[in-house]
Amino acid sequence: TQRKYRADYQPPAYLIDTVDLDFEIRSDRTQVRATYAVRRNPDANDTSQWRLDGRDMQFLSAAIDGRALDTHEYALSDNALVIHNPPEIFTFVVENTIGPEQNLSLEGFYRSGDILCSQCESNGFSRITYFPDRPDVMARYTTRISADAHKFPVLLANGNCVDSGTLDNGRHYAVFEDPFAKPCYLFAMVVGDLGMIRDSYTTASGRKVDLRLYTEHGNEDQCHHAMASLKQAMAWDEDTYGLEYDLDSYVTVAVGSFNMGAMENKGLNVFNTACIFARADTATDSDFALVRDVVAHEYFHNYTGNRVTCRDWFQLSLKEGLTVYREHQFAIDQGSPGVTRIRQVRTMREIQFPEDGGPRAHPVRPESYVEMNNFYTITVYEKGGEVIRMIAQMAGRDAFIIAVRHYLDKHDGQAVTIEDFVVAMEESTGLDLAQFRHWYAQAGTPRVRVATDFEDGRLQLTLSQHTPATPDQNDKPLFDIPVEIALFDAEGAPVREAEVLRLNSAEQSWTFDGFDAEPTVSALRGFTAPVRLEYEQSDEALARLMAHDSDPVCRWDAAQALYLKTLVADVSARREGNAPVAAPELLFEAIETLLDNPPADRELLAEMLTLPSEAMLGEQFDAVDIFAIDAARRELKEAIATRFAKRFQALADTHAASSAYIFDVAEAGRRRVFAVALDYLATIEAPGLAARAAAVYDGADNMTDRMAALDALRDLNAPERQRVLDDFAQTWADYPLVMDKWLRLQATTRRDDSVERVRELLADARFDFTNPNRIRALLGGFVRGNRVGFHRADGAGYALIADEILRLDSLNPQLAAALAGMLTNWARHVPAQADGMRAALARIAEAELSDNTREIVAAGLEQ
Ligand code: DPP
Ligand code: ZN
Repeated sequence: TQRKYRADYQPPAYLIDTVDLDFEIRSDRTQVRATYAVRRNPDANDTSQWRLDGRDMQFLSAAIDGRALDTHEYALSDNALVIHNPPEIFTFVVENTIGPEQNLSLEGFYRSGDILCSQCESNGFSRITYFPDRPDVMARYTTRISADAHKFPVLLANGNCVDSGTLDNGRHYAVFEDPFAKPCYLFAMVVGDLGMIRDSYTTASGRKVDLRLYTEHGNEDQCHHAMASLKQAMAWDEDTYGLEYDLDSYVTVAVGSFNMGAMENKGLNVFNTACIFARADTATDSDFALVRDVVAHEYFHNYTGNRVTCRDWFQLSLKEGLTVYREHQFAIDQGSPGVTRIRQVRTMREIQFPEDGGPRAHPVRPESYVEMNNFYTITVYEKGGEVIRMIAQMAGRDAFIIAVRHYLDKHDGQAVTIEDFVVAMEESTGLDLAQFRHWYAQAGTPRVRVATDFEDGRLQLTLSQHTPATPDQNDKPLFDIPVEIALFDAEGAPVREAEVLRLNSAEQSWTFDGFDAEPTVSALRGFTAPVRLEYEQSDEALARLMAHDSDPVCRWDAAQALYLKTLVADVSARREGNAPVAAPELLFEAIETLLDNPPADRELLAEMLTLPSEAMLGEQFDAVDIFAIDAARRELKEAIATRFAKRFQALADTHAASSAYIFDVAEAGRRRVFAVALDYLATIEAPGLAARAAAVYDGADNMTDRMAALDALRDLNAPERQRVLDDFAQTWADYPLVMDKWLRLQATTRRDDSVERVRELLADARFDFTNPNRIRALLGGFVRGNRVGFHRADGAGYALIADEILRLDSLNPQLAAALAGMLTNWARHVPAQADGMRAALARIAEAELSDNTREIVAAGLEQ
């Protein structure tokens, strides 16, 4: 298919005011009859044709103003229905059938278990009926659904139910009206035999909103945390942005087969069960946080996304970047503020930076795409969120919130562009964002170099910037970069308040004076900009920041930098065939200081004790050597565990569970520290560790501690390992999401035969190849969580992934493409690994592929 370019945007030829949909769901096919009130768009350039998209459906008939069209009045192809010379204003009726039962793509109208549900973003509506499948065609929808009453007792669509009743032959129907005009990607319908939990929320102005959460029967008791989170999010958006919910009901449906995390359809969210289910004994603290944040994210879309939407898909970050930012702020307000931010920073550095430095690098607002579903990326989402965060910082929180309100008022009910958003920000805040706009248009991670000079009590701080070339963008302009700094003295006391420096030329200097001794610089506090900082600080300065920095992000980062220095030196030595480099004594002293004076926030302590990930370590090298990285990281971990074995025993003792599970900051922090301590002890197979972990597994009242025990046992040869794994599989056999943890755990086990074990599990009855959560757990877990297995020297890991991508592609191209993306960064690896990954990509390229996978594989091979 064709590549689409942002620059080619044309307004729609015809606008649609109302959409009337009638779905007759039958066991073989679903009959669709769609009626549109259409009028010519005064702003259109060419109105001689009207294009309606439509794929994978059976066309039956089309009529204008009650007159059936002759075949010469339209052209029908595999993906469109084109009407020749339509009148200026008319009523259009199109009839078609679809087969949700056979639709395995998880797009359009499809089956998940016994539920039939829809997923339209980005272009799934054109798998339901013929329609201009673009977000700038907004209409008011009425939806009538009729189905077998026994098989599908619950019928749902967007908006208010205005009519319902029984029909002949055991059938029934319901009619829904959505009062808000919306783009078709926000259309939703669900039918099924569903259980439900119900609650209500009274808005600030006193309107009572009916809250319902549906799921397959038997899962209701896993939904209460999601419901509580929804109410938290509703209150937060009122308190923070003054935004109140705008319909009488807010309905959520959790389905087991879903490609994304969730979908913000107006008034009728459809969620992956993985982002709804959370019960103490089935979900970890991370799962609880994920559910809370995704529920909030989708809720926040009601304004930033639904009330004001995107003109075209190149503008995706208009709604996603802003909503991710809102979600991030919400999460910071609910959890540990420091560690929540640290996790956001880690995601940027470990996942977004590699994307931005690889063959698939693209701007937050991409210039072109083949398959839009490939652009729901970490760059559009998370970097887009960081770009918004920079605007909020520059404006100040209150002014930013006023500006968002201005944007929402100005464009309410419209489909707009990122440029419209930036203009609204400028109008309201008075900021000049001319240079700042490069953040939207340019790919790549800017590098900011920090240099200092101290003389006569005066510190000169010089910041310079440089951004490496990315595909199709060779000469990078200068970015407008906010860099927050603070200064500390030798005892770690602040000697200069935090301040935001704005780096907007190639190099700039600032002087600070009045010091007796050279102060320590804390830079990029809170990660004020999505840049890579290049700053060679001494071990002593890092140890000082690690002990005293008042910004948790910088405090953690100083610890990370200290670990990284040792690890990078060691990896380099191994690469050159030299003797391994041992950690300096200062590193152990810094850890000891940390253990002696831990931060009050337990989660922060846990994060600071955690070594930089393999991904983070890989980012330090031009040519990544998985095995050298793995060896260096393991040995440092062993050295730390050996040195502090007693301290970790004590930490595990003092942080063991002592009361019933509750999900809050203090308890989650305690559990994190417990898990980290156990992990260190497992690294050196400390005496009694296996028995202790098994006892924790047996006695825990919650999944977080149970997983800590399983993780500790994961790589051991102790008999306890198999015993608890088997017990786990038996206990949770009827809980597919919990079994995902079991799959993932085995996929990430460091054993020589992990590839073979993954192959075995692929054939296991407990695995289901048609379910994305299972695939993400087993194959995603393997690639991301078992680098040593994936990069195994004989290429068996690459072969495994290539085989499965080829098998998956005809079924679920979106997911196949996402897996293929994991092979595309081959050029960043040392030759042996790079060759293997590239060969796997080349083998995939030989097959007949979906557009999704083809686009990714081509980008991967082109470099
Ligand atoms: N459902 C996805 C999200 O909320 C796409 N809109 O980000
Ligand atoms: Zn979103």
